[in-house]
Amino acid sequence: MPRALVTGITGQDGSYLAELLLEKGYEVHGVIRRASTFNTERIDHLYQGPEVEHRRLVLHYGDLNDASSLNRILRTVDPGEIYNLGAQSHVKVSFDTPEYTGEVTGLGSTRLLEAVRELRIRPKIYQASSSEMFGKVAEVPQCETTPFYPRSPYGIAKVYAYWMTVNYREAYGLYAVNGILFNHESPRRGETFVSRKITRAAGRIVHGLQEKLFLGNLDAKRDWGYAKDYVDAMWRMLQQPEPEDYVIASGVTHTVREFCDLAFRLAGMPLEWRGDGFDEKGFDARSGRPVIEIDPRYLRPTEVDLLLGDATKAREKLGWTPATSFDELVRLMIENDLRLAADEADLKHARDRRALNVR
Ligand code: NDP
Ligand code: GDR
Repeated sequence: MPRALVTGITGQDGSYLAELLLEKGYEVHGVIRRASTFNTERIDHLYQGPEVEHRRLVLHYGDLNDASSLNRILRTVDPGEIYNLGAQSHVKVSFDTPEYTGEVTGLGSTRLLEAVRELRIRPKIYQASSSEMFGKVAEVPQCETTPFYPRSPYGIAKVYAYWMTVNYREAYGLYAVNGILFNHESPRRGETFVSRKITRAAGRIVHGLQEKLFLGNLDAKRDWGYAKDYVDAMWRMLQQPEPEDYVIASGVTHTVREFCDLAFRLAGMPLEWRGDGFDEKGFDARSGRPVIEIDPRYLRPTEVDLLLGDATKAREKLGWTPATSFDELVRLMIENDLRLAADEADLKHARDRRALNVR
């Protein structure tokens, strides 16, 4: 039975990848961090307790900042494939925690590569590289040969990890690849990334649970795809005869403002935009009420203005194309968040009614 180790298994991509690998008959091992609250919500539906015979999902406590834990896990699991998805992955937060982000997102991958080398095991290794490495883009669209110009501590940490992966491939002959993935989202996306922040707020505003949504740069353009499609590309990269790096993208770009337009329209609240600069606002076109405003606190010291990927190599060599369009992605996310908001509203009304009865 093929055996894979996934760091970052509790994250958005880790959860979809674990599902995919289990479907393909793998035994999946995941690295999880100890936290004071439960952090396994995204994989709870896959969990199998230690009492389950022949279980195919096994979780290990460890941390990318703790080389000894990585060594121990690698020695006991001896995986055929490693997917290094663990990271401090929030670009804005990386400006507040640049050193920590460098430790986890950059050096974390070195700790993993070095553990593999020291243990003399030969797994295939996937490194979760990012379109943020292109930063202030040298060309449009961006492909595997586009030079890097990162614009955040996160992007810089990812460039370091990218080159360490290339170096271990060239220096020690490891099968190690970089998937340079453009933004990919889903109903499981963390709530502080802009896509989910928008769909979650749209649901809550429509259900009267929230007044307004505050955002930063509405003009930023991103190439957004669906996470479930993108984890399939990760797996394909490790099934090739030769280790190579690939760009994975949808090939379509939209502004944050356009994302808002579509999300709110699908939620039944079409928007109208008025005003300029920091005074620009998104209004509920029917009631005339402002529902989106700019808060400069969400701006970044240096921004990545435009990302648009060219995934021709992945199409030709991996046979990979994105199955889900931008419109379908936003619809999936908004349907999920409308459902969550409706449940939250029901709960709130029930609580309010109980409170009235008590009085
Ligand atoms: P998430 O932020 O959803 O998940 C990050 C994962 O990393 C979580 O499981 C988190 O654990 C784990 N993690 C954080 N710090 C550590 C640590 N010190 N040791 C071990 N694990 C840690 O990210 P995504 O799923 O969206 O992304 C997966 C990877 O792909 C990341 O490396 C990201 O940088 C990269 N990437 C993502 C893109 C995207 O658009 N989603 C695009 C390109 C690259 P916990 O749950 O405990 O916090
Ligand atoms: P990004 O994703 O930085 O591209 O990194 P994010 O969703 O955080 O931002 C996308 C764009 O939206 C603008 N923006 C806002 N962003 C957030 N988070 N919150 C806001 O209120 C807001 N308003 C506007 C941002 O300025 C930016 O231009 C993601 C992460 O998953 C990385 O780990 C990954 O490597 C890259 O995608 C590819």
